Amino acid sequence: MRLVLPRLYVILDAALLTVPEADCAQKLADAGVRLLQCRNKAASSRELFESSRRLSSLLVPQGVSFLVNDRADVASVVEATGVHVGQEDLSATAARQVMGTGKWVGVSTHNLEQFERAAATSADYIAVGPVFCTSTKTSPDPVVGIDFIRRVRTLTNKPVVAIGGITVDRAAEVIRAGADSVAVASDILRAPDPGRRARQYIELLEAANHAAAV
Ligand code: TZP
Ligand code: MG
Repeated sequence: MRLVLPRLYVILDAALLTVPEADCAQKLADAGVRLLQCRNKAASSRELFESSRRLSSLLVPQGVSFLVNDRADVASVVEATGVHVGQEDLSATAARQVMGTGKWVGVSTHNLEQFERAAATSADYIAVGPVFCTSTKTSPDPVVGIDFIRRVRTLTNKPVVAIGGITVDRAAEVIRAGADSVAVASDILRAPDPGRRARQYIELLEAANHAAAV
């Protein structure tokens, strides 16, 4: 069955955090965020396992979907909602084998060929980016731009997640271009009050929804 993703997808990137991750995750959950991914490129396997386990047991019972970046093994063992894999991680098919059918598998894509390949798998959603310039990812792929969202929207019924450089000023435009959801890291985590910024997104994306549905 097709997933319905929340409009806002927050990436809890350990490199951007200034407070303990569980505190930040709880503030975001209190603000109404219903989809969080933990991303930690510097962690050892054990550290990633420990932090993912903590976040999973904090978030999932509150009804917040929790995804682990890169590692299907960790996502599976901590009983996360799912895993998010990139082009250098396990393939969507292999990640599905690890996760089983009841869990979510999301895939990052950066060009048309990757997108079409992901669309033909059992992935539950496809992320596309970077839509704008970002400094969160080291060596990001070339910017795809908003027109790319319009283009890929016509190619699949799977949910499309836009990622990379999204700010509160640009989020509604990205949804109107056809994305189901915006994935945001720095604009929320580096805001003076991340919970407040997350609420801004949630409110404005509800309005963007309505505008698109009219
Ligand atoms: N892939 C492309 S951009 C990005 C990832 C994981 C991070 C998005 O972070 P930001 O800070 O919202 O640009
Ligand atoms: Mg990855």
